[in-house]
Amino acid sequence: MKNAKSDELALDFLRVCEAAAIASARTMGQGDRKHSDHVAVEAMRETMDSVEMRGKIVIGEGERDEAPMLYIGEEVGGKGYPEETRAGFPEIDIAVDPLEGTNLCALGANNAIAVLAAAERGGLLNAPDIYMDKIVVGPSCRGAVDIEAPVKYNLKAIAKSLDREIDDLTVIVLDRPRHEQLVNDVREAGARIRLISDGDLSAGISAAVAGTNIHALMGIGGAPEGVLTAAAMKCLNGEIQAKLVYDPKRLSVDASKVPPVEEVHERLKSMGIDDPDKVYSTDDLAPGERIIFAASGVTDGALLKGVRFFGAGKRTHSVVMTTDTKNIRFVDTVHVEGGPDSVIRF
Ligand code: VTB
Repeated sequence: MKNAKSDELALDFLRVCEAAAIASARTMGQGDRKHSDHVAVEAMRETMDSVEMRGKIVIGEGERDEAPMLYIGEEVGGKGYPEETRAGFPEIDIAVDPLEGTNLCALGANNAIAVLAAAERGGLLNAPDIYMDKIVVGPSCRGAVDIEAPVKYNLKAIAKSLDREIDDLTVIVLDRPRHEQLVNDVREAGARIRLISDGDLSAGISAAVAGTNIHALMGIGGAPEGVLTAAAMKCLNGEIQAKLVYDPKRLSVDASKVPPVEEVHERLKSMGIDDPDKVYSTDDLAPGERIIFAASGVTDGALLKGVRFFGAGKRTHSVVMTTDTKNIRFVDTVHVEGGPDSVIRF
Protein backbone atom coordinates (compact mmCIF):
# COMPACT_ATOMS: atom_id res chain seq x y z
CA MET A 1 0.00 0.00 0.00
CA LYS A 2 1.89 3.05 -1.25
CA ASN A 3 0.54 6.49 -0.30
CA ALA A 4 -1.47 6.96 -3.49
CA LYS A 5 -2.83 3.47 -3.07
CA SER A 6 -3.92 4.23 0.54
CA ASP A 7 -5.73 7.30 -0.67
CA GLU A 8 -7.51 5.35 -3.38
CA LEU A 9 -8.42 2.62 -0.95
CA ALA A 10 -9.66 5.18 1.55
CA LEU A 11 -12.16 6.42 -0.99
CA ASP A 12 -13.18 2.84 -1.78
CA PHE A 13 -13.79 2.19 1.91
CA LEU A 14 -15.73 5.42 2.11
CA ARG A 15 -18.10 4.01 -0.54
CA VAL A 16 -18.39 0.79 1.46
CA CYS A 17 -19.42 2.64 4.63
CA GLU A 18 -21.77 4.93 2.74
CA ALA A 19 -23.58 1.94 1.25
CA ALA A 20 -24.02 0.31 4.67
CA ALA A 21 -25.19 3.59 6.21
CA ILE A 22 -27.75 4.21 3.47
CA ALA A 23 -29.17 0.69 3.69
CA SER A 24 -29.55 0.73 7.46
CA ALA A 25 -30.75 4.35 7.63
CA ARG A 26 -33.73 3.33 5.49
CA THR A 27 -34.81 1.09 8.39
CA MET A 28 -34.39 3.78 11.04
CA GLY A 29 -37.01 3.69 13.75
CA GLN A 30 -38.63 0.46 12.61
CA GLY A 31 -37.75 -1.16 15.90
CA ASP A 32 -36.09 -4.17 14.29
CA ARG A 33 -32.40 -4.01 15.09
CA LYS A 34 -31.59 -7.38 13.54
CA HIS A 35 -33.05 -6.29 10.24
CA SER A 36 -31.20 -2.96 10.36
CA ASP A 37 -27.96 -4.84 10.97
CA HIS A 38 -28.68 -7.39 8.27
CA VAL A 39 -29.18 -4.81 5.52
CA ALA A 40 -26.03 -2.95 6.61
CA VAL A 41 -24.02 -6.18 6.45
CA GLU A 42 -25.38 -7.07 3.02
CA ALA A 43 -24.65 -3.63 1.59
CA MET A 44 -21.16 -3.56 3.07
CA ARG A 45 -20.35 -7.04 1.84
CA GLU A 46 -21.55 -6.32 -1.67
CA THR A 47 -19.67 -3.04 -2.05
CA MET A 48 -16.52 -4.50 -0.52
CA ASP A 49 -16.11 -6.97 -3.36
CA SER A 50 -15.62 -4.21 -5.92
CA VAL A 51 -12.51 -2.93 -4.09
CA GLU A 52 -9.21 -3.81 -5.76
CA MET A 53 -7.65 -5.68 -2.85
CA ARG A 54 -7.08 -9.11 -1.42
CA GLY A 55 -8.96 -8.40 1.76
CA LYS A 56 -9.46 -10.61 4.78
CA ILE A 57 -12.01 -9.96 7.52
CA VAL A 58 -10.28 -10.09 10.92
CA ILE A 59 -13.09 -8.56 12.94
CA GLY A 60 -16.54 -9.17 11.56
CA GLU A 61 -19.94 -10.52 12.24
CA GLY A 62 -18.73 -13.66 14.03
CA GLU A 63 -17.18 -17.04 13.34
CA ARG A 64 -17.80 -18.66 9.98
CA ASP A 65 -20.50 -21.01 11.29
CA GLU A 66 -22.49 -18.21 12.93
CA ALA A 67 -22.34 -15.51 10.24
CA PRO A 68 -23.16 -15.97 6.56
CA MET A 69 -21.40 -12.77 5.56
CA LEU A 70 -18.36 -10.84 6.75
CA TYR A 71 -17.35 -13.71 9.00
CA ILE A 72 -13.87 -13.79 10.50
CA GLY A 73 -11.42 -15.11 7.92
CA GLU A 74 -13.68 -14.36 4.93
CA GLU A 75 -11.81 -13.25 1.82
CA VAL A 76 -13.23 -10.10 0.28
CA GLY A 77 -12.45 -7.79 -2.61
CA GLY A 78 -11.23 -8.09 -6.18
CA LYS A 79 -14.29 -9.98 -7.33
CA GLY A 80 -14.53 -10.59 -11.05
CA TYR A 81 -10.83 -9.94 -11.74
CA PRO A 82 -8.66 -12.65 -13.29
CA GLU A 83 -6.51 -14.42 -10.69
CA GLU A 84 -3.24 -12.96 -12.13
CA THR A 85 -4.63 -9.44 -11.76
CA ARG A 86 -5.98 -10.12 -8.29
CA ALA A 87 -2.57 -11.43 -7.24
CA GLY A 88 -1.21 -7.92 -7.76
CA PHE A 89 -3.74 -6.31 -5.39
CA PRO A 90 -2.59 -5.37 -1.87
CA GLU A 91 -3.19 -7.79 0.99
CA ILE A 92 -5.34 -6.08 3.57
CA ASP A 93 -6.84 -6.98 6.95
CA ILE A 94 -10.24 -5.50 7.64
CA ALA A 95 -12.25 -4.92 10.79
CA VAL A 96 -15.91 -4.08 10.22
CA ASP A 97 -18.90 -3.00 12.24
CA PRO A 98 -21.51 -2.48 9.49
CA LEU A 99 -23.94 -1.00 12.00
CA GLU A 100 -22.41 0.15 15.27
CA GLY A 101 -25.40 0.85 17.49
CA THR A 102 -28.09 -1.44 16.06
CA ASN A 103 -30.49 -0.37 18.83
CA LEU A 104 -29.78 3.29 18.13
CA CYS A 105 -30.79 2.81 14.49
CA ALA A 106 -33.85 0.74 15.38
CA LEU A 107 -35.01 3.49 17.73
CA GLY A 108 -33.92 6.42 15.57
CA ALA A 109 -31.61 7.54 18.38
CA ASN A 110 -28.38 9.49 17.82
CA ASN A 111 -24.90 8.20 16.98
CA ALA A 112 -25.44 5.02 14.94
CA ILE A 113 -22.60 4.67 12.40
CA ALA A 114 -21.35 2.25 9.73
CA VAL A 115 -17.63 1.72 10.20
CA LEU A 116 -14.55 -0.16 9.08
CA ALA A 117 -10.82 -0.10 9.60
CA ALA A 118 -8.18 -1.58 7.33
CA ALA A 119 -4.45 -2.15 7.57
CA GLU A 120 -1.64 -4.15 6.07
CA ARG A 121 -1.69 -7.85 7.04
CA GLY A 122 -1.37 -8.24 10.79
CA GLY A 123 -2.09 -4.55 11.39
CA LEU A 124 -5.21 -5.06 13.51
CA LEU A 125 -5.49 -7.29 16.59
CA ASN A 126 -7.77 -10.28 16.03
CA ALA A 127 -9.65 -9.50 19.23
CA PRO A 128 -12.10 -11.99 20.72
CA ASP A 129 -15.74 -11.00 20.82
CA ILE A 130 -15.84 -10.45 24.56
CA TYR A 131 -15.97 -7.38 26.79
CA MET A 132 -13.19 -4.86 27.13
CA ASP A 133 -12.56 -2.12 29.68
CA LYS A 134 -11.42 1.06 27.94
CA ILE A 135 -10.20 4.55 28.56
CA VAL A 136 -10.05 6.80 25.50
CA VAL A 137 -8.62 10.31 25.40
CA GLY A 138 -7.55 12.89 22.84
CA PRO A 139 -4.06 14.00 21.72
CA SER A 140 -3.44 16.46 24.58
CA CYS A 141 -3.92 13.67 27.15
CA ARG A 142 -1.84 11.03 25.39
CA GLY A 143 0.52 9.37 27.85
CA ALA A 144 -1.18 10.96 30.87
CA VAL A 145 -3.74 8.27 31.77
CA ASP A 146 -3.40 4.77 33.20
CA ILE A 147 -6.31 2.34 32.97
CA GLU A 148 -5.14 0.59 36.13
CA ALA A 149 -5.07 3.78 38.20
CA PRO A 150 -8.04 5.11 40.19
CA VAL A 151 -10.66 7.08 38.23
CA LYS A 152 -9.81 10.24 40.17
CA TYR A 153 -6.15 10.00 39.17
CA ASN A 154 -7.09 9.79 35.50
CA LEU A 155 -9.57 12.65 35.71
CA LYS A 156 -6.95 14.83 37.41
CA ALA A 157 -4.44 13.94 34.69
CA ILE A 158 -6.94 14.71 31.92
CA ALA A 159 -7.94 18.02 33.54
CA LYS A 160 -4.27 19.02 33.90
CA SER A 161 -3.50 18.11 30.28
CA LEU A 162 -6.47 20.14 29.08
CA ASP A 163 -5.59 23.03 31.37
CA ARG A 164 -8.92 23.06 33.19
CA GLU A 165 -10.62 21.86 36.37
CA ILE A 166 -12.08 18.37 36.77
CA ASP A 167 -15.57 19.83 36.96
CA ASP A 168 -15.12 21.21 33.44
CA LEU A 169 -14.69 17.68 32.05
CA THR A 170 -17.38 15.50 30.47
CA VAL A 171 -16.88 11.73 30.51
CA ILE A 172 -18.97 9.36 28.40
CA VAL A 173 -20.00 6.08 29.99
CA LEU A 174 -22.26 3.31 28.69
CA ASP A 175 -25.37 3.22 30.86
CA ARG A 176 -25.06 -0.30 32.32
CA PRO A 177 -25.34 -1.77 35.83
CA ARG A 178 -21.67 -2.81 35.56
CA HIS A 179 -20.70 0.86 35.64
CA GLU A 180 -22.30 1.76 38.97
CA GLN A 181 -18.94 2.07 40.72
CA LEU A 182 -17.34 3.93 37.81
CA VAL A 183 -20.21 6.42 37.68
CA ASN A 184 -19.97 6.96 41.45
CA ASP A 185 -16.22 7.51 41.18
CA VAL A 186 -16.58 10.04 38.33
CA ARG A 187 -19.30 11.90 40.24
CA GLU A 188 -17.25 11.93 43.39
CA ALA A 189 -14.26 13.33 41.52
CA GLY A 190 -16.55 16.12 40.28
CA ALA A 191 -16.60 15.57 36.50
CA ARG A 192 -19.77 15.68 34.44
CA ILE A 193 -21.07 12.46 32.90
CA ARG A 194 -22.94 11.67 29.73
CA LEU A 195 -24.56 8.28 30.02
CA ILE A 196 -25.26 6.68 26.66
CA SER A 197 -27.44 3.68 25.87
CA ASP A 198 -25.11 2.29 23.17
CA GLY A 199 -22.23 3.07 20.85
CA ASP A 200 -18.95 3.44 22.70
CA LEU A 201 -17.01 3.55 19.42
CA SER A 202 -18.42 6.83 18.17
CA ALA A 203 -18.19 8.09 21.76
CA GLY A 204 -14.48 7.24 21.82
CA ILE A 205 -13.91 9.11 18.58
CA SER A 206 -15.71 12.16 20.02
CA ALA A 207 -13.37 12.07 23.00
CA ALA A 208 -10.37 12.38 20.68
CA VAL A 209 -11.72 15.31 18.67
CA ALA A 210 -11.53 18.78 20.22
CA GLY A 211 -14.72 20.80 20.24
CA THR A 212 -17.13 17.93 20.89
CA ASN A 213 -17.24 18.74 24.61
CA ILE A 214 -16.41 15.11 25.39
CA HIS A 215 -13.07 14.64 27.11
CA ALA A 216 -12.89 10.91 27.81
CA LEU A 217 -14.66 7.61 27.35
CA MET A 218 -14.45 5.20 30.25
CA GLY A 219 -15.88 1.78 30.95
CA ILE A 220 -16.63 -1.65 29.57
CA GLY A 221 -17.87 -2.23 26.02
CA GLY A 222 -17.05 -4.69 23.25
CA ALA A 223 -13.47 -5.72 22.42
CA PRO A 224 -14.06 -5.54 18.62
CA GLU A 225 -15.20 -1.92 19.05
CA GLY A 226 -11.96 -1.38 21.01
CA VAL A 227 -9.84 -2.40 18.00
CA LEU A 228 -11.81 -0.11 15.71
CA THR A 229 -11.42 2.71 18.23
CA ALA A 230 -7.66 2.10 18.28
CA ALA A 231 -7.50 2.37 14.49
CA ALA A 232 -9.28 5.73 14.71
CA MET A 233 -6.93 6.87 17.51
CA LYS A 234 -3.90 6.15 15.30
CA CYS A 235 -5.31 8.57 12.74
CA LEU A 236 -6.46 11.18 15.27
CA ASN A 237 -3.36 11.04 17.55
CA GLY A 238 -5.58 9.99 20.44
CA GLU A 239 -5.04 7.14 22.88
CA ILE A 240 -6.91 4.06 24.02
CA GLN A 241 -5.86 1.77 26.84
CA ALA A 242 -7.81 -1.40 27.32
CA LYS A 243 -8.13 -4.70 29.18
CA LEU A 244 -10.26 -7.71 28.35
CA VAL A 245 -13.01 -8.38 30.89
CA TYR A 246 -14.48 -11.81 31.49
CA ASP A 247 -15.12 -11.88 35.24
CA PRO A 248 -18.92 -12.03 35.78
CA LYS A 249 -18.56 -9.90 38.94
CA ARG A 250 -17.02 -7.04 36.97
CA LEU A 251 -19.73 -7.43 34.36
CA SER A 252 -22.44 -7.39 37.06
CA VAL A 253 -24.02 -10.50 35.58
CA ASP A 254 -24.82 -13.91 36.96
CA ALA A 255 -21.94 -16.37 36.37
CA SER A 256 -24.32 -18.56 34.34
CA LYS A 257 -24.68 -15.76 31.75
CA VAL A 258 -21.03 -15.80 30.64
CA PRO A 259 -18.65 -18.65 29.76
CA PRO A 260 -16.58 -19.98 32.69
CA VAL A 261 -13.28 -18.16 33.21
CA GLU A 262 -11.18 -21.26 32.37
CA GLU A 263 -13.01 -21.62 29.06
CA VAL A 264 -12.33 -17.98 28.18
CA HIS A 265 -8.64 -18.41 29.06
CA GLU A 266 -8.44 -21.47 26.78
CA ARG A 267 -10.11 -19.60 23.94
CA LEU A 268 -7.82 -16.62 24.34
CA LYS A 269 -4.79 -18.93 24.36
CA SER A 270 -5.95 -20.53 21.13
CA MET A 271 -6.08 -17.01 19.66
CA GLY A 272 -2.50 -16.36 20.74
CA ILE A 273 -3.38 -14.31 23.84
CA ASP A 274 -1.34 -15.78 26.70
CA ASP A 275 -1.93 -13.05 29.24
CA PRO A 276 -5.70 -12.44 29.57
CA ASP A 277 -5.08 -9.50 31.90
CA LYS A 278 -2.71 -7.63 29.61
CA VAL A 279 -3.09 -3.87 29.31
CA TYR A 280 -3.46 -3.12 25.61
CA SER A 281 -2.13 0.13 24.19
CA THR A 282 -3.32 1.80 21.00
CA ASP A 283 -0.42 0.15 19.17
CA ASP A 284 -1.19 -3.29 20.61
CA LEU A 285 -4.76 -3.08 19.33
CA ALA A 286 -3.89 -1.52 15.98
CA PRO A 287 -0.18 -2.15 15.32
CA GLY A 288 -0.52 -1.37 11.60
CA GLU A 289 1.62 1.30 10.02
CA ARG A 290 -0.83 1.94 7.23
CA ILE A 291 -4.24 2.28 8.73
CA ILE A 292 -7.38 3.46 7.04
CA PHE A 293 -10.47 4.25 9.08
CA ALA A 294 -13.84 5.13 7.57
CA ALA A 295 -17.22 5.78 9.17
CA SER A 296 -20.53 7.09 7.86
CA GLY A 297 -23.32 8.49 10.00
CA VAL A 298 -26.53 6.44 10.00
CA THR A 299 -28.43 8.60 12.47
CA ASP A 300 -27.35 12.12 13.49
CA GLY A 301 -24.42 12.22 15.87
CA ALA A 302 -21.90 14.43 17.61
CA LEU A 303 -19.46 14.20 14.71
CA LEU A 304 -21.45 12.93 11.74
CA LYS A 305 -24.87 13.70 10.36
CA GLY A 306 -27.21 10.82 9.61
CA VAL A 307 -28.33 9.85 6.11
CA ARG A 308 -30.88 12.20 4.57
CA PHE A 309 -33.25 11.02 1.85
CA PHE A 310 -34.86 13.39 -0.65
CA GLY A 311 -36.50 13.30 -4.05
CA ALA A 312 -33.40 13.37 -6.20
CA GLY A 313 -31.29 11.05 -4.06
CA LYS A 314 -29.68 10.90 -0.66
CA ARG A 315 -26.90 12.55 1.24
CA THR A 316 -24.35 10.91 3.51
CA HIS A 317 -21.82 12.35 5.92
CA SER A 318 -18.63 10.45 6.66
CA VAL A 319 -15.11 10.68 8.00
CA VAL A 320 -12.21 8.93 6.27
CA MET A 321 -8.74 9.00 7.74
CA THR A 322 -5.39 7.42 6.99
CA THR A 323 -2.15 7.26 8.95
CA ASP A 324 -0.18 7.29 5.71
CA THR A 325 -1.30 10.51 4.17
CA LYS A 326 -2.31 12.10 7.49
CA ASN A 327 -5.58 13.22 6.01
CA ILE A 328 -8.80 13.47 7.94
CA ARG A 329 -11.54 14.04 5.44
CA PHE A 330 -15.07 14.88 6.43
CA VAL A 331 -17.00 13.89 3.34
CA ASP A 332 -20.47 15.14 2.51
CA THR A 333 -21.69 13.09 -0.46
CA VAL A 334 -24.79 13.65 -2.54
CA HIS A 335 -25.82 10.42 -4.22
CA VAL A 336 -27.86 11.67 -7.18
CA GLU A 337 -30.58 9.34 -8.33
CA GLY A 338 -32.96 11.59 -10.19
CA GLY A 339 -32.73 12.52 -13.87
CA PRO A 340 -31.09 15.55 -15.52
CA ASP A 341 -33.47 17.94 -13.75
CA SER A 342 -32.33 16.91 -10.25
CA VAL A 343 -31.61 19.92 -8.06
CA ILE A 344 -28.53 19.62 -5.88
CA ARG A 345 -28.52 21.79 -2.81
CA PHE A 346 -25.33 23.12 -1.24
C1 VTB B 1 -20.85 -2.77 23.47
C2 VTB B 1 -20.39 -1.44 22.90
C3 VTB B 1 -21.12 -1.13 21.60
O1 VTB B 1 -22.95 -2.50 22.36
O2 VTB B 1 -20.44 -3.81 22.61
C4 VTB B 1 -22.36 -2.77 23.61
O3 VTB B 1 -19.01 -1.51 22.65
C5 VTB B 1 -22.91 -4.09 24.13
O4 VTB B 1 -22.93 -4.03 25.51
O5 VTB B 1 -20.78 0.16 21.17
P1 VTB B 1 -24.05 -4.82 26.33
O6 VTB B 1 -23.81 -6.28 26.06
O7 VTB B 1 -23.84 -4.42 27.73
O8 VTB B 1 -25.38 -4.38 25.78
C6 VTB B 1 -22.64 -1.25 21.79
O9 VTB B 1 -23.09 -0.21 22.67
C7 VTB B 1 -23.37 -1.08 20.44
O10 VTB B 1 -23.12 -2.12 19.59
